Amino acid sequence: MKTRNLFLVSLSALLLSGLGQSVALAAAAAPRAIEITAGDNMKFNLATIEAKPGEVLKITLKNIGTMPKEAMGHNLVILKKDADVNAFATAATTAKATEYIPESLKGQVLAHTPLLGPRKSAEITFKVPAETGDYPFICSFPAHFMVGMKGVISVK
Ligand SMILES: [Cu+2]
Repeated sequence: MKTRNLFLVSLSALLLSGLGQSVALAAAAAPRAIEITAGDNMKFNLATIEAKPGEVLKITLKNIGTMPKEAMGHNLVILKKDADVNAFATAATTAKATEYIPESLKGQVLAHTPLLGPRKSAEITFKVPAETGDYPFICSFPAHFMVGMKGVISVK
């Protein structure tokens, strides 16, 4: 009888700790939602996103413009901290076939949305790198970066 009680106690302790663990996992995995808009004015509404190392972000890019995708498409490309942003943006201008993500510099991209036409939106889930610092993001549609369609994810 005594042994059976002990068994029940340890069984419920096991169940409780298991439950606690799954709750903690769910909390850690819930991404923080961030909405970024891009318009015909060739601007993102945000220039800085502050984030914690390793945090998971659910970034939604909304093209709130009305001009056609061929003339005024937008994307959001998050680059590595040490990426050469100017070189990437320059190479992107001739990468129309791959929606302005230059194949040769793909290794510098941490995450990107598809190229969006007017009134379209896309969502990406992005795990912020563990290393602190400023991670640049740009719109790689030709000339948009040059006129200021850029920002940083500031990880600290
Ligand atoms: Cu753009």
